Amino acid sequence: MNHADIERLATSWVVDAADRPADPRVQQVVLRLLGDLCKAIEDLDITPTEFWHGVSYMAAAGAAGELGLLAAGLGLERFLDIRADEAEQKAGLEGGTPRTIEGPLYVAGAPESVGFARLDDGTEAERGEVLFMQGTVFDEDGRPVPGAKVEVWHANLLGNYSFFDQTQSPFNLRRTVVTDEHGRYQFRSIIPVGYGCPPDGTTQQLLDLLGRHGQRPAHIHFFVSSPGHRKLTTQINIDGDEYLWDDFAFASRPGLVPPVQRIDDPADIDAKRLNKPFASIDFDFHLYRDTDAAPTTLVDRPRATA
Ligand code: MBD
Ligand code: FE
Repeated sequence: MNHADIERLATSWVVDAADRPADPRVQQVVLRLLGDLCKAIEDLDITPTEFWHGVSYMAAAGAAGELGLLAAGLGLERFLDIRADEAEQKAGLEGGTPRTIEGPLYVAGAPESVGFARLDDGTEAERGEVLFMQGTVFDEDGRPVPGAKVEVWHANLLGNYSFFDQTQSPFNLRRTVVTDEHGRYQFRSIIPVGYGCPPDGTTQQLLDLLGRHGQRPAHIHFFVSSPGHRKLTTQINIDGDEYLWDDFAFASRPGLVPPVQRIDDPADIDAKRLNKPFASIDFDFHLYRDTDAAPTTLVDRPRATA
């Protein structure tokens, strides 16, 4: 079959088959995806067995709750970011903190505090490196934004996230810090370890067939939001990680790798009431003001709520 034949078939199945009002957007998208899939089956001579293996794979990935992970690993989530960047650039927005992917491991409902929060429950503070991270949320004009929400979440020393890892305490390494009257936030936590896809999971199964690892470099996630501003979804990476520029989710970006200062002055250690050197990261967030010139940055997607 040629592509025109296939398009006629897809049209007959999606458009002509409708005998009652249809959702035009769903019809449009299904027509396109169905036609493109059939073209791939034709062009690549995909066998029935290969086709049903694909169906089984998607069913297994869904049952395992790994479709979000798969979207990240295939680059699809990064692709949505590239498109959002392009739309903002076209709208003349520049100078904001770069976005990068949310990933599948956010959990809504984390405890909220003003100015400061400790993220870790203390169980790994001895074994890990204590981290203080702080900065200011700025608006497009360079003015501090008091009352901005800085939602932060990251992995533990095993690269695991609380909630998905039920051995961790509720909301471990997850908090919402509201910026103080100077637009500042600070948190204490531990330097996380990079995430790796479950080795026996469906995502890693496909990555193996593609000759790829499923590792992310150590990173910390953020949502930064404030009324009147575009919500920012981003991450920072911990400099020096072996996977820094080899992320299986393609989310590392210049501008999101702040220097990590190692603080070992006894006076500084004392002031934090610690008994060992610690790490410190300064990082400011720059938000764009709300605009209709670019698509919204509010994304409705499956998210856990604890
Ligand atoms: C993560 O921690 C993550 O950030 C992404 C994008 C995918 C899997 C695990
Ligand atoms: Fe992550």
